[in-house]
Amino acid sequence: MRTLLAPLKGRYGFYLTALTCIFLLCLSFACAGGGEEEAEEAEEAGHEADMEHAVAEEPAEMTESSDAETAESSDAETAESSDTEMEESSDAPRVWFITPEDGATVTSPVAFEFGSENITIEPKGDIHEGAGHHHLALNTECLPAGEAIPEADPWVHFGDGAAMIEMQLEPGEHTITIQIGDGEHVTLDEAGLCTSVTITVSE
Ligand SMILES: [Cu+2]
Repeated sequence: MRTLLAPLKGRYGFYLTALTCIFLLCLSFACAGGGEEEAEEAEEAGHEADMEHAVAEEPAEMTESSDAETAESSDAETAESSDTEMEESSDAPRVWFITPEDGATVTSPVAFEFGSENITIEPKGDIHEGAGHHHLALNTECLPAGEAIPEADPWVHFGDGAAMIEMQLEPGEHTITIQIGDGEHVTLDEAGLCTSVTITVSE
């Protein structure tokens, strides 16, 4: 070392000391600066982490909102499906008693009136799809689909396309059935095209 440092002694030694001091100062500044930079970097990293945190939070919110949307859409779907069911049921041909109501107590003569929807009520004759005429029977159940309705007691045919009748009935409980048959009196393959009510005829 001595040999190496020997030429630097004297005037050079001063410069060397001064340079060393400057170098050390610069180094300390650099360290301090680096420290600042590091602090800045750390701060930035922290900020980025916050940003990431914020970004991470957003999908959570989105998930919540999408859950809400899913719930809403599932509600909507439920409502839609129930609407569809209602539409389906409302599209189905149906026949019913406007009067008397099921379970009613009435006096003779009894007025019967039939309601119908999604089926064309027309006089007997030609067979048209989605069309037919009423048949009423006393104390008789619905006939299976595709069966010819007897043109005899207990069945009454409304071959003129009528939808009401007044009948003299014995006192007591009666089950009255109405069923749609096509132009040739054959029952149709629709559950809604036959219905019954039970009524009590008072003395
Ligand atoms: Cu008939």
